[in-house]
Amino acid sequence: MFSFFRKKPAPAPATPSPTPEATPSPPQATRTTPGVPAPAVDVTAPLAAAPAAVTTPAPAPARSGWLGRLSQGLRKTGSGITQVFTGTRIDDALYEALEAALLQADAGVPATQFLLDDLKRRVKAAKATDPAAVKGLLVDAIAALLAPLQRPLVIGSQAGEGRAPPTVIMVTGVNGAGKTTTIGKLTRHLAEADAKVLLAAADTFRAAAREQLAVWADRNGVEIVSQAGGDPAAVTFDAVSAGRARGCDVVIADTAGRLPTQLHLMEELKKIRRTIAKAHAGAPHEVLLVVDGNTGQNALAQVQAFDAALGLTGLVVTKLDGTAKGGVLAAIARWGATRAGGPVPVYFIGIGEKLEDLQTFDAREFAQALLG
Ligand SMILES: Nc1nc2c(ncn2[C@@H]2O[C@H](COP(=O)(O)OP(=O)(O)OP(=O)(O)O)[C@@H](O)[C@H]2O)c(=O)[nH]1
Ligand SMILES: [Mg+2]
Repeated sequence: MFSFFRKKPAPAPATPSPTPEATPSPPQATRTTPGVPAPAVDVTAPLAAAPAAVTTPAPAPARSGWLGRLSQGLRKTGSGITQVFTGTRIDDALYEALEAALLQADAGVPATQFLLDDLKRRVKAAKATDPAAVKGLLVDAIAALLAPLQRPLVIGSQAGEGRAPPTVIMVTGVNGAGKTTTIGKLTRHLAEADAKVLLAAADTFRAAAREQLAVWADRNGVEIVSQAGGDPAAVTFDAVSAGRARGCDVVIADTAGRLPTQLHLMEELKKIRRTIAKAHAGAPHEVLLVVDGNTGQNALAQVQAFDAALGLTGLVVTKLDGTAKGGVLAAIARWGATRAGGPVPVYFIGIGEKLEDLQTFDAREFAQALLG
C-alpha cells in the first residue's frame, strides 16, 4: 500500500464545531472542539494510521520499487550526466561537459552555475582526485540545492495555529498537467486515513471534467459539489460552505486547466481564491500548482506566473516517468532561494497514473535517482 500519511497526536474528544452556515454533522475523530486546534495530518508518513493514533514515519514498502521507477524515468538525464564522470581526470573539460549536461537536463543557467560552483568547492574540500568521487559529491550538491523544496503537506491545524477545519486546497495548473488525477490519488490517501474529504468540481465548463472528478469521488466514497456550467467561483463557495457545514477535514477544489498567458482565466482563478477566503476565513490554506515534469524549462515560467497571480504554497510535479529530464527541479529550487516568501515546496511527485505513483518528494532520493 502506498503510505505517506501521519496523524499527529489525538485531540480531546471531539464535539461538533458550530459553523454559521449550517448544522454541523456528527463529530469525527479528526475534528475537535471549538478553540482546540484540530489534529494536524502530516502527509508524509504511513497511511495506515488509525485516526487517533500517533505514528512515526516508517519506510513504506512501495517506496523502494517506486524509486527504481523514478530512476528509470530519469534514466536519460542520468546517463547524460554520469557519462561526464567516466574519464580519468578532474579538469576543465569535465566541468564543461557537466555544465552542458545540466543545461541539457533543463536545470537552467542559474542553477547550473550554482551547482558547478558548489561542486568545485566540495571537490576541493574533499581533496577528490577521481571523477567517480565527483559524481558522489554532485549527488550531495543536488540534494543540498533541492532540500529546501522538501516539506510535508500538513492537513489540519498546526499545533498552536488554531486553524479551523476544513483545510481548503485549491489545485491549479495548465491543461492536462495532471490536476484531477493528483486530486484523485490524494483523496484516496486522505480517505483511507479517515479524513473526511469533499471535492469541489470548479472546472464547470467541461462535462468530462466534472465526470472525471465524480469518478474519483465515487471510487473513494467522498462527497462532491458539482454543477453544470455556471461560475466556478460560486461552485467553490458552495463546496467550501458545505465542507464547513458537514464537518469535513479537507475540501479540495479542482480547477480547469489554463495557460498563464490567458489573463481572463487567470483572473477567474484569482476570483476563486478570493471566494474561498469569503467562505472560510484563512482559506485557501494551500494553493497548489501541478506541473507536468515534461514541460522542461517552461515549467519554471509556469511556476513564476501562477505564483505571481495566486501566491503558491506548494507544487506537485507529475509525469516524471516519461521523457521528463528532472533538472527543472533544480531551476525551481534556485529560483525559490531568491523568492521573497522562500521556496515553494514540492509536496509530491508523480511517476504514473496508479495510486502508488504519487509520492512525497525527498531531495536526496531524487538526487540519487537522477544520477542513477
Ligand atoms: N504517465 C503519467 N501520466 C499521468 C500522470 N499524472 C497524470 N497523468 C495522465 O495525464 C493525463 C491528464 O491528467 P488529468 O489529471 O486529467 O490532468 P488535468 O490537469 O486535470 O487536465 P485538465 O483538467 O484537462 O486541465 C491523464 O491521462 C492522466 O492519466 C503521471 O504522473 N504520469
Ligand atoms: Mg482536470
